Amino acid sequence: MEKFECNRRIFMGGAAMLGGIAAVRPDRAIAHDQCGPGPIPDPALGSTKVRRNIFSLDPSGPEIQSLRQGVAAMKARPVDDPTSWLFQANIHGTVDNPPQGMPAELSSTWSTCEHSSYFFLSWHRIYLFFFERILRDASGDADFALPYWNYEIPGQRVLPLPLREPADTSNPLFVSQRRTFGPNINGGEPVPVQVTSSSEAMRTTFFGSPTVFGLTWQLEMQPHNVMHGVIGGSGWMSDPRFAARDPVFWLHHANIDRLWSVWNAQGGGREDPVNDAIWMDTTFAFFDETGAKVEMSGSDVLNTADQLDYRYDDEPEPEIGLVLVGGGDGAETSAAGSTELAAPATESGITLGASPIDIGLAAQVDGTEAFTTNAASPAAQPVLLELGMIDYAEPSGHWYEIYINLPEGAEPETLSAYYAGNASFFAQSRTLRENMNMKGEHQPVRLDITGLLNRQIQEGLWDGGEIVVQFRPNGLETATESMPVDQQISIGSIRIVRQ
Ligand SMILES: [Cu+2]
Repeated sequence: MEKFECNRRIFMGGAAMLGGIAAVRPDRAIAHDQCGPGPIPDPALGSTKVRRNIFSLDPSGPEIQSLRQGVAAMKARPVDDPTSWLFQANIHGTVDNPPQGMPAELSSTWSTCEHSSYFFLSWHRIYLFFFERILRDASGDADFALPYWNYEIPGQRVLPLPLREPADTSNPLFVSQRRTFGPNINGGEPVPVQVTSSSEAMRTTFFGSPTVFGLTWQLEMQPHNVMHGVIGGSGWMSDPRFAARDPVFWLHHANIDRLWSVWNAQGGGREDPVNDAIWMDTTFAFFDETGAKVEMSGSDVLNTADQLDYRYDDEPEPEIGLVLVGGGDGAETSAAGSTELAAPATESGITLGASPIDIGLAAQVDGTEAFTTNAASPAAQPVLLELGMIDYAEPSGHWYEIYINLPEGAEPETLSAYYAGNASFFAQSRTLRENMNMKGEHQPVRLDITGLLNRQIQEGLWDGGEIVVQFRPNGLETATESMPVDQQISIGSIRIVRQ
């Protein structure tokens, strides 16, 4: 264990020790000069790479050239090659059968993405890290780093130009399977500002746990899920079985990964779950640029510059996006288990389609007190809208604006005291998860509504009793009011809980 005497860890050391699973070439491992004797540093991997905002790169400059070249080279490889484009996408999700003769050691990594899961952030960070190494190798550019798309910056809400022009197969970054209406993504129409905001996630101070709401859950919902839907429409990005085939997937996830780092950098008690051995030590399997199987866990990816040799171009100065009114106050939570505050009078699910839907939840406690947060208490527990047992047959890219206690006849405004946020159900369908044999764990969807209820109570907009939750469809791909039955979303359980 002498490798760990230094305070920086050599991550490959951990992988290589896992009972013969990892066959990592020692000369490929990353070593840090502070560490004693260890693997020989690879000159191509020894220096910190910088992941840049793609809008800061010249569309015809060398970085985009490398990106195109790397993607094209990966696409030319056969699916049974773990460094191929399709194999890498299949790790996220697929319904394809592995080709005959493909070893189970390879196919067992397909459809292993973690969504609605405590491992959402760490799993995707590791996924991107090895994908980036493969892409760098394939690009032939030793300095290559994955760019990211920061759709939160005004003026950058359109799909980056290199991904949509030229709009044909000569461009390895172009795919036609993107939303064509509301907005037309390949046509360069901007995505709605409300679906890009990470401010709710940044405000949260608790990372989250399998049962307790926090950063990971909020970031997964928005911007992650809603951006998947708004880019994909009825194409690839809104479907976990195809999403990673679209090059924009990797730029979107680089941004989500960056937001995790931005959140950490804000301080104020924000901390990864370093005391949770399960989060820290649960390993996930991927492949490196040599095709060797490698494993990493949360403890290997806590600090990207130190452990993974990359950073974002805006670190250490994080930028925080547009602040929306409503939603949570980022109360820190420590206790597991939750108390039900409101539930439907009769236990029945709802189905969301192309028209707004109201559901009344009967308060299970008297008065408004139980719904407010005691700001003086450091363990103040958030009030959450919890949506469980979600199912749909076909993915589609629309999302729902959620309003609480919106008075009849009032205009649904996203800057009002009634707007709780957006919900989008990427990778939440039970049918789809079964269909692709998805291996990751799964939790209900949650939205922090503590701040919203506090404001309504203070402003006299709600005085206890029934709470009406309204779901308003947005981002539909047709102008009609109808939606195919297989795209409608059934929610088996809906309730309000205090964590
Ligand atoms: Cu994703």
